[in-house]
Amino acid sequence: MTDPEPVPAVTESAEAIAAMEIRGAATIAAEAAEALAAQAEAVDADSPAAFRASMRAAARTLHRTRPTAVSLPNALRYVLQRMEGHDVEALRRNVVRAAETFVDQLDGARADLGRVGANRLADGDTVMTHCHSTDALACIEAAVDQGKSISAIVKETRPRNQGHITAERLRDIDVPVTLVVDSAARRALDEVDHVLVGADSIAADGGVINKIGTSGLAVNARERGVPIMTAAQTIKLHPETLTGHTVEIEMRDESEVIDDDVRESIGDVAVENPAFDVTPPRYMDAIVTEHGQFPPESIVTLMRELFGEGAAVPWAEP
Ligand code: RI2
Repeated sequence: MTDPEPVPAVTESAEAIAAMEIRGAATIAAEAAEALAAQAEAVDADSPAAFRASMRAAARTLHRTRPTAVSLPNALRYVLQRMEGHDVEALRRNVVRAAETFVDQLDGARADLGRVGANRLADGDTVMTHCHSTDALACIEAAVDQGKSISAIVKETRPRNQGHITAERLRDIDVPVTLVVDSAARRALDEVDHVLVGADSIAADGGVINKIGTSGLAVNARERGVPIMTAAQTIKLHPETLTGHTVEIEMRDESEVIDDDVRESIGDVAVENPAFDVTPPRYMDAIVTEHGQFPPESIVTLMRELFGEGAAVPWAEP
């Protein structure tokens, strides 16, 4: 059976997420929840069963967009598990309410984890960042709010140079920024007190899946004796890894790495563009969440508390 067509707002959100016009694990989660609310508000369903089927189909459209960031399926899970009611109007209301609550909780969680991460930073610290993470930035923002003077060494983070976004956001809060190319990171670590990264997914064994280059940075930080933390709200915890599944690493378009003209001038080369890598727990000092900080190896206890023994898939056909 083919899926019912989602309302235009869902298709537009899915396209924007896939094209990375909307990006960052938490931002993607908020967009997905709001898209489900838009589906609930606009869908023309003549029965509760038709309404539920249209919501599941919309969720599947959103789910297909980016495979690695678990915040997206966690957002879908949160909203669809609260899709309750005996008639279409009640279902509609409950979906919209759940999406609103989910987005509010995201904002609250970011602020809470920011304060925890900030406690790890000292006045005068220099922090190295990788890519652009709103959760990681929240830690620096909270440290600045606590009156600490923080400066940053920002890796540009090829291939999409998302470090530029981080640099801009840090300048907005008057944090002095030094931008470096990725290959200068090990040298620059001599000047760094803390490495601070985000996460797209956290596995049950404490492995951190984040933007490509994080694992190399973590190994270098460990070798240099520089502490490294991951700032990740609990929507980044990957419940399927509780039952032995691995996290799929998204492979993106080769044109992000090299443009066609340059490639042609080099000659016949293969190009690979994995968007993420896995940092083993032994190279990460702490995972900072809205529930406090955890040694990576103990994150599984929090995962069990929040998700039980495994992951529900409420967007699947019954
Ligand atoms: P927040 C991003 O992925 C980066 O890898 C970043 O560390 C992570 O999401 C978390 O971002 P992408 O969407 O949720 O840029 O902390 O591929 O904003």
